[in-house]
Amino acid sequence: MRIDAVELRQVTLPLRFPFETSFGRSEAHACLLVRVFAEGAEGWGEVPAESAPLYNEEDVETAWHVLERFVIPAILGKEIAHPRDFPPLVARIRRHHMAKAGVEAALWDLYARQQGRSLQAALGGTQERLPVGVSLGIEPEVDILLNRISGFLAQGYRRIKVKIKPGWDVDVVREIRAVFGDIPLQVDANSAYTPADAAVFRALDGYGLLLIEQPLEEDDLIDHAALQAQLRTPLCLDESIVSPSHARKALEIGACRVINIKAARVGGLSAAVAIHDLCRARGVPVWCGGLLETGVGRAANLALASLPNFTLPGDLSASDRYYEEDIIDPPVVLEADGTIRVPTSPGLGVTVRLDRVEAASTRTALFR
Ligand code: SMG
Ligand code: MG
Repeated sequence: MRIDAVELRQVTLPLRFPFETSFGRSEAHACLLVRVFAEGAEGWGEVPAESAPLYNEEDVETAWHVLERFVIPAILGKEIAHPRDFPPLVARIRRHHMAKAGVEAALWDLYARQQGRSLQAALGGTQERLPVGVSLGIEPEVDILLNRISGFLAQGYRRIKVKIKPGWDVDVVREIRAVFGDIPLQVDANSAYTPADAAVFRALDGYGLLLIEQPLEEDDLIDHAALQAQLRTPLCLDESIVSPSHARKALEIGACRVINIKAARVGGLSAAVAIHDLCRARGVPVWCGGLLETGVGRAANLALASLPNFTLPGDLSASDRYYEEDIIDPPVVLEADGTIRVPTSPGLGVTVRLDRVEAASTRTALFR
């Protein structure tokens, strides 16, 4: 594929409900959409970087800058035979994983479309329907959270994840267990704790959680290993795992027993598949995380999560979990049995609604 042009758009979509994590409250999803043109075909990818560098070090402005100045120039006019040939072209640019991952996703979509295959097939995915979970933010009161959990369970979601932070942890989990009994439940701290908080996790250890996600700092594999040794509940790393090499090291020192895979965090779908393969070889389960993606990123997540070692329900909710109106047709929907069907049409398997993308765009540029 000879890359003729790349369109970048900054898009903001309002959330149906505010989403609060240990690092802040969000009322809209800000991302970049990448559209790559080659030989009369096109492919789409999403950079789910948000408007501030709080989940990781990137935001939509830094991603735009790095894409415009460094990543897009590295591919314009180039012949790229396969999406796996893209990471080496941008390897000398340090980090900026979300920015790179958005372009790689667009190349995968383009490549799969040109071959008349689904992205799922191109990536090696095998599962047709995925049991999915939903991630719930911190609320002003526990009753509000309990109500929301009840609503999502009624829709059929197969597991609940709740965000925790100091002061919103053990008591909240105790109440959830008291009301909903033995539902599949997990928690995510987004690094809000320190090793001095080990007692909180020993208390949580008594509640039969599926896993405890990213309790400590991103760069703190050693302390995660020390904490894991005190717990029966598997620790799951999210922010800490930014590459296949981080995944290998974390598993080798026992820093976690499960990994949350997000292509955006690890620099692209190729790296995400590599982490999947490494975990599969070691018998370590993985699941697909989310970054509140629009349908463009969501469809790619579904294709990725259909690989065989994605054995735990992902943060792969339906479009209407966050958005009144998604920017793809058809939207992602939850089946009554709590599963989502993986798209099977060529590429992402969905149609990007240009009218809605246009309406949500705050900045657009075409590079050729
Ligand atoms: O896409 O449903 C989703 C969001 C899932 O909780 C989620 N993501 O740390 O796993 C995580 C968070 C990161 C985003 S917080 C704004
Ligand atoms: Mg997380």
